[in-house]
Amino acid sequence: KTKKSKASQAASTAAAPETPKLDKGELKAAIVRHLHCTLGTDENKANNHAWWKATCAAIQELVLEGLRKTQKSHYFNDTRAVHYFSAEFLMGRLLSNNMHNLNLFETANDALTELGISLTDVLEEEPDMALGNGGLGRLAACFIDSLATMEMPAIGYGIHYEHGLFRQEIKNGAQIERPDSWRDYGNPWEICRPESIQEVSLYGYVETKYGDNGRIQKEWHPGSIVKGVPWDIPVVGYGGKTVNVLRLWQSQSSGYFNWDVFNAGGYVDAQVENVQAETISKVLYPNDETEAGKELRLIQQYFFCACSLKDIIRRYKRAHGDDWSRFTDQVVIQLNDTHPAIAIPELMRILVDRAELDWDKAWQICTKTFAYTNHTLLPEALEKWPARMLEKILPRHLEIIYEINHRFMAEVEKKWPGDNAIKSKLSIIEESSEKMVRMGNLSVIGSFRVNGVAEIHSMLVKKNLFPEFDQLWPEKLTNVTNGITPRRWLKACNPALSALIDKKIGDQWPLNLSQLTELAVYADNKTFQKQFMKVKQDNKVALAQTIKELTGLTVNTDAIFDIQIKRLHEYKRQHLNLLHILALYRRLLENPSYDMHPRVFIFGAKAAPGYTLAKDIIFAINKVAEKINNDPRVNTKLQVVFLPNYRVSLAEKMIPAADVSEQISTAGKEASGTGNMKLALNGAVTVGTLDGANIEIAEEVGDDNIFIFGLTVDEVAELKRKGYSPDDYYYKNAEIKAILDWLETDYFTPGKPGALASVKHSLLSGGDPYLCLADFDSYSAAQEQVDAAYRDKTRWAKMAIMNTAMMGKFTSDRSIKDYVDRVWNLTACIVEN
Ligand code: NBY
Repeated sequence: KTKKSKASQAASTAAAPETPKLDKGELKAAIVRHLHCTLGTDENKANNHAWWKATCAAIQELVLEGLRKTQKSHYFNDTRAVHYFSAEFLMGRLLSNNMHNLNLFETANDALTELGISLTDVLEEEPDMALGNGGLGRLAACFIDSLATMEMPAIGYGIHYEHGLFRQEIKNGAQIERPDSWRDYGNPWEICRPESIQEVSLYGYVETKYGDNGRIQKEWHPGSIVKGVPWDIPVVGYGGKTVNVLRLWQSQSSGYFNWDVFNAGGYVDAQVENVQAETISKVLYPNDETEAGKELRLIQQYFFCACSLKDIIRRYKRAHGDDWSRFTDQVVIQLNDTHPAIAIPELMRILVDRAELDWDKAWQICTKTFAYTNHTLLPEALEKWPARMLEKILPRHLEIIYEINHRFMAEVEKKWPGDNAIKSKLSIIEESSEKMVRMGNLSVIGSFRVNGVAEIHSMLVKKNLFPEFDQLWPEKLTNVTNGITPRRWLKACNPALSALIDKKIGDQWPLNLSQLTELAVYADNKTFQKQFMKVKQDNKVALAQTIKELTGLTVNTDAIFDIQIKRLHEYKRQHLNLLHILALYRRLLENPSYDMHPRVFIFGAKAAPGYTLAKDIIFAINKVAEKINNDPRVNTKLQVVFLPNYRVSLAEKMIPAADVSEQISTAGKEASGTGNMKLALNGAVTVGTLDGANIEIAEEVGDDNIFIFGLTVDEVAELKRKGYSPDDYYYKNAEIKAILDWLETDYFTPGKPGALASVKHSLLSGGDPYLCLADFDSYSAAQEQVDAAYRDKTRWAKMAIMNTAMMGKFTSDRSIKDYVDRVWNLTACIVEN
């Protein structure tokens, strides 16, 4: 089914972490100094929060030294740099990561211990920096870690949201959203840079003028102007040499056209303008995989793109003046999905209207500057903006988009003369009842390279999403399989396993993850198996403690820890997992001696606040969990946990404790997945479909070390073509019927029959768009294999070890190397110490 491929080697340019820059005594002194001089408190009064801030401040001193040296090196070498444009950066916590990357974790632990303080408790004080929804935002965070580690000149550009992704509470089984306030008591890492404030225009109208050479000149007269205030977060590479920055823009009122109101005595009215301007960076839209179509969202996108481009051009001009000829040698911009696609017409506007370059020259620069990453094929996630909305907010940009499209349509006409069907498909403008601007088409047309995020996804991007673009420009579409940083996702989050690996193969694997293959020779070694599984067991005990604290439930740590953690979405099929749990529950009730190894099913997932069915599935999981966990007939064998407020810092506690990793999306729907990589790296065995990066994980670990089930992409297409009817499965499979009917009773919601019915109906009258029922039997059979494999302790230990050993390909260092080779054409810049 799967073939074995050799993991591409990520030859890291970075060297081993050096001896720490501070010893224990010096770090201790620095922490205490900050307690006194930065926080104005002392050792006796300080609580953990104060200790956290003082420790951050002590570490930040070293970080900033690295930042200065890096910026100096980049400046003097006039380096080409990648500018990673992303509406989301899901950074999580920074203290532990920065300490690890500076090789100061042990030192800090010892220093704080001597001060009578627990580092673990101090780390828990840090709020997650949750400026992202899920995979796409976390990928950006892993990528900037790898870029710094590999000493690549790079800058991340995004939005300084006041509120990141909402905090999830579970009340009576249902999700409640609460605002996230990650900066409430100050963020010790960020540095405000008022000297680099930019101004951004919005609204207004376009004036057409005739220049002296008869040239038509366009002038945009904006209706309002907002300020972008940059906040820099230093990004420390592993080894601490290169420190890049993540620059996030906060919106602020510019005071533009407030003055009349103000002078007329309208002090309070003038504040309305301020509030509107400041709304732009207020809150992260909490949708993944759906496009909201909201005006404020478009303004957010333009706001951060316009600020970032001005920043880039200011820096370029400092070195090269008005000579644009070297711009594309110095600057490459990566668009993280289409959210920053408006940067394409914005750069055209700057070049044509401001720099007065002719269109062809400007377009040549543009199409050598941008590259675009596609993260989804789901139609509801592909961004489209009403032309009328663009016209109102960005009138000049709409004109430029029309011009780009006009010229592109001429190219299409040359390639496919008279073919109007192809033209309407490739056009940036969708001529529906309401004219729409397709940001995906704009991104492909305006970029020199377009990539998908796993082999199968990139193949589908070529074959199904953009086949004509692929014919037109055969070199443009490519693949870069996603990756994860092994520093955060193994070294920092799983210290016991890291120490065991260090002992076996040395400590260079965080920089060259393919070295983990050296563990494979120990996969059959009884002693190593014992050590490996002891680490897993200890991690399970630690997670059980967290579960107890968060939910009150005591879980059986001898059970299989079966974990599904990701955003809640129908295509990810948490409800397929739930159907299987219900099947086990029924089997146990019908046959009390039903033979299964005890299992704890653990979920973590946030639903978009407006996604009703996703919230219903969360409610169903919680209600089923409540029933099962309180049913003494089954709860020694079966338990279900829903951990509230899934986020990066919770993932770091869950992943090291997983035995089984659930990666069960409908084939063709999950572009890549990255949680699948994190779990396998920590020795969890995947139960998964042949979807996204699961396919490449299977190639690496081999068929014996993964449980693949379900329809393939081709089989899904074939079934849909023939006409899929969930009723066929419902009526022919007694177990499926019984489970679905069960959901409609009041068994799980006493006194409230039908409270879980929406889940059933989505799978029957709703048409089961993601084929849960079609894949159910295959899934259930795979789970029986999991059960059998786990009971064979030696076999399982070997599988777990092989998963860790074979994950080398999935380091984000390898992804970055692929981007460098296939897209960015960058060279590392060695920072002098
Ligand atoms: O990007 C995810 C993919 O689903 C996953 O398979 C892949 O591994 C990961 C990294 O490549 N996509 C994702 O996370 N998308 C979003 O978070 C997202 C957020 C906002 C919007 C759309 C998608 N939006 O339109 O607002």
